[in-house]
Amino acid sequence: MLRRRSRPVAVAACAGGLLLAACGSDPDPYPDIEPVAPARESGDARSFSVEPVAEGLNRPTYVGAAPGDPGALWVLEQPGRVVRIAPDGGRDVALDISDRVLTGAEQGLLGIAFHPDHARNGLLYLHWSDRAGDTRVAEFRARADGAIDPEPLRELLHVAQPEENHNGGQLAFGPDGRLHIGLGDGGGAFDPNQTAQDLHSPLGKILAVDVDADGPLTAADWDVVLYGLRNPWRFSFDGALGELWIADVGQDETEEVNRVLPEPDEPPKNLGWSVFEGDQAVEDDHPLDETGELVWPVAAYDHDDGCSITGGHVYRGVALPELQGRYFYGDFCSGALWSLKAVPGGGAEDVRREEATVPQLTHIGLDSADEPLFASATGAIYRATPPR
Ligand SMILES: [Ca+2]
Repeated sequence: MLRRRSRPVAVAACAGGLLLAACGSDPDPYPDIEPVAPARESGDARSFSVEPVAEGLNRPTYVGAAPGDPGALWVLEQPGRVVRIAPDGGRDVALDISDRVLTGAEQGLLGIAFHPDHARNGLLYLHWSDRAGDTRVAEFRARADGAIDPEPLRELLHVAQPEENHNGGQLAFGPDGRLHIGLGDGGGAFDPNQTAQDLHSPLGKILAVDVDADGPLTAADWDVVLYGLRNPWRFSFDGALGELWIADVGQDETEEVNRVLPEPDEPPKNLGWSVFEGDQAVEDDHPLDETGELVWPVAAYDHDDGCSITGGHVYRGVALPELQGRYFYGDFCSGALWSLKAVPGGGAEDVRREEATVPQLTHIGLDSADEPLFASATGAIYRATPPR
């Protein structure tokens, strides 16, 4: 893989004035843009501990709860199974679509979302890589016996994927009732197809669709909510404030946390990639689409502390008072976990490294009481407990 370094924006490199002549030959392509530095780790914390609740799963990529099924955990296995773990620990395979799924480092069964009325209508949505490596999203229905009918009711999205990596993954319903998906830039390094700043491409975006509209849907039916994303593997909505928290996986330098208040009447906002990685300009000089407001990450870490961010949630549970109102997240490669304070009105501060770690962290979910769950590609599921 081609590895190139990003560099600071020219205006920053030229600070001090003595190098003005040299800088003049390398002009800043966006002199009016002043990056906002993200918050960085500033201390340690012990807001919670973790303990395993299940083991022996096959590369879980998701753990969470289904509406109307309190106490049960729903798990995705990357090769293509949906597993329900009952409150007593008993396991059932609710669905197995392994024969339709291509599994790789970033390919497989990647996301699930339950319809807001799932308890009444049984509807749920799955996101997977098909046998050609392309993105598929379809609607399924759970039967009365708990199994999921293997034949989807309809397809909602099919997107060709040029490379194996950067397929995004997350599915989630927003406070507006629409189903959201995060799609990466199509893969390769440094967005070679320049999709993320292309508002006509579904890649490098967070998209949303009204699933209550009838009939099969295509990519053209999905609205662009955010663009300028590299690989938004995991994002979540803070139900209390309606904000969207997006963890965008970085290239060689910066793993970033983004905080956005959706404004449906405004153009989609721009998270910067592949013109910026974090708050640093990328040297490739890809054009910036200036349709939407440019949003800078609120927090970041570099590759001394990890290599692939796994987004979490703003904590709104009750069992972990020290985590109340804080956004918590982690890194797949290092297993590190952090929490930060969401500054009222925007931004982040007080980024603290939690003592707890989860190896090969693929997903952070919530149980039916909004308490944290963690999925590890080792095959284990962990839950958060009060700090020991
Ligand atoms: Ca960004």
